[in-house]
Amino acid sequence: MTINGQRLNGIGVRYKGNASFNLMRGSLKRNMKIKLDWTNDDQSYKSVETLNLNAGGLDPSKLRDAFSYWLFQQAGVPAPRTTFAELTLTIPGRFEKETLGLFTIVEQVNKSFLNDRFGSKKGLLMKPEGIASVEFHGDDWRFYAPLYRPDDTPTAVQTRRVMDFAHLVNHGNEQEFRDSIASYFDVDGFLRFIAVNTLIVNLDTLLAMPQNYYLHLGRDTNKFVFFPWDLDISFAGWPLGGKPADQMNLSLIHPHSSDEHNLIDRLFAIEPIKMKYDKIIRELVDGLFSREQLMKKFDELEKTVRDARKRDTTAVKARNERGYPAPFGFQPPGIREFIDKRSNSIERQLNGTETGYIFKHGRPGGRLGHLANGNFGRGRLAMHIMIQADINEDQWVTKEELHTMLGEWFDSMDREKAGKINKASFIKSLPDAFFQNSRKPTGRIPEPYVAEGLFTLADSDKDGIVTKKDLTTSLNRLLEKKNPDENAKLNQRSMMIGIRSLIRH
Ligand SMILES: [Ca+2]
Ligand SMILES: [Ca+2]
Repeated sequence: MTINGQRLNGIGVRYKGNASFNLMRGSLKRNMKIKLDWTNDDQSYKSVETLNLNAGGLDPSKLRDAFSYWLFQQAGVPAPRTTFAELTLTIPGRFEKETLGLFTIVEQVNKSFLNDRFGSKKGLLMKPEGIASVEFHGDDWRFYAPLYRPDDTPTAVQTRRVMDFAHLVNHGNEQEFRDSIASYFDVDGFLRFIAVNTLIVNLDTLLAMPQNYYLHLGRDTNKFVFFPWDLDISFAGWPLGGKPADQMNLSLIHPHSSDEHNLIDRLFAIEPIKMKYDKIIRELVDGLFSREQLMKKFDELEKTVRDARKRDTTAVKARNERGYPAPFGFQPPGIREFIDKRSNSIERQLNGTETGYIFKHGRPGGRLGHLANGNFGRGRLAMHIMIQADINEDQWVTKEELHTMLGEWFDSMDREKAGKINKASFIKSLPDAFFQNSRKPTGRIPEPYVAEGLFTLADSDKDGIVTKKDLTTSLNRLLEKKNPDENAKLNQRSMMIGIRSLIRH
């Protein structure tokens, strides 16, 4: 690879992204991650080791990432730096300096980033998925790891801190919440993070999806900081967020999708904090986010990329690629249109003539809802089985591991040591099996259809009674269907699919 004339050898390249990657199938230009230090630990470009190259496949303007990250930074929220790159690709015999097009390079969130923004690379960095409001999942870290997704193995003190924060936000009483919330995180910083997401209508974050943000526990401060990631469908560009006209009218005081977002709702219920949020919105709208300033910055950005974007479009056409894939027929607003309509909506909301749009998911939590708190469906059952059964942590559950776990579940549920459980007590005591010796989350754990489904599987002779052997062998079909062989085993995917086929909703 050559960057501005500097030749770099032995680099690592991979594609990245989920929806943005899949939707761009058939295109030569896709999101990539490049590691300059792949084979040579000391190799870097101006001390940057990793480059995130965002293709902007879901963003016809190609400026959503750069503009949004810049706005977060200006508003005082830690955010990656960006720059632009025009890439050509040479594969001997296939492509000779083929124009891939315009990319946004986004700074990697790594130790250098943490050191630069927080003055220390120590601490616990997490990139949650399926976590909107610091959901509490009991006192067992194993149930947090797949959802909070730490980038390193946390210490016991760090995991305790996360679980206590989650407990306070979701289960602390009013007094506890008021008294100690500020000791867990920088309230002002969080309000700014929410305010900017709201002003730029970025719903593909903890406001709705919930994913694409970082949660960092500083070592010295012992406080949590939220900061953004992946902003290519901000500016009302999320295809699942409703009509662009509605998204551009997003409510300033209820920007989150769920009926309840404990963290935001409980903060806003505290009068001085709500006033602070209103003040931050006012200040931003009068300054950085004024129509004039936004237009001025956007003009500047657009001038920088205009010619490269033209070459990009021309190259896409020449290769007969489809360009913006228009998922579900969605067309994101242009940024100038956004600035105009969003400013109007904000003005009307601030003078009380408009209440604003509240996005609602078709089902609680949306696509990641099966992971969310208070919605313990088949997905969560599969996740619990995977986590609790996989004793040797090889990401596979064998028949022996499955039987051992189900046996232990029975023992923890059969408090009286009667050797059998009827349906009512099975449903009542199932949470004890998931959360042994720990504080349980509230909500329906699991949802009734899941507990009933599992009981029905175990009670194969339909006499309303389940023994230890019944429960132990209740999920055998998961393995038998796949392979009659004793060595059959399940991974996360086959577990999920199998549980879905055995327990019907
Ligand atoms: Ca295993
Ligand atoms: Ca039975």
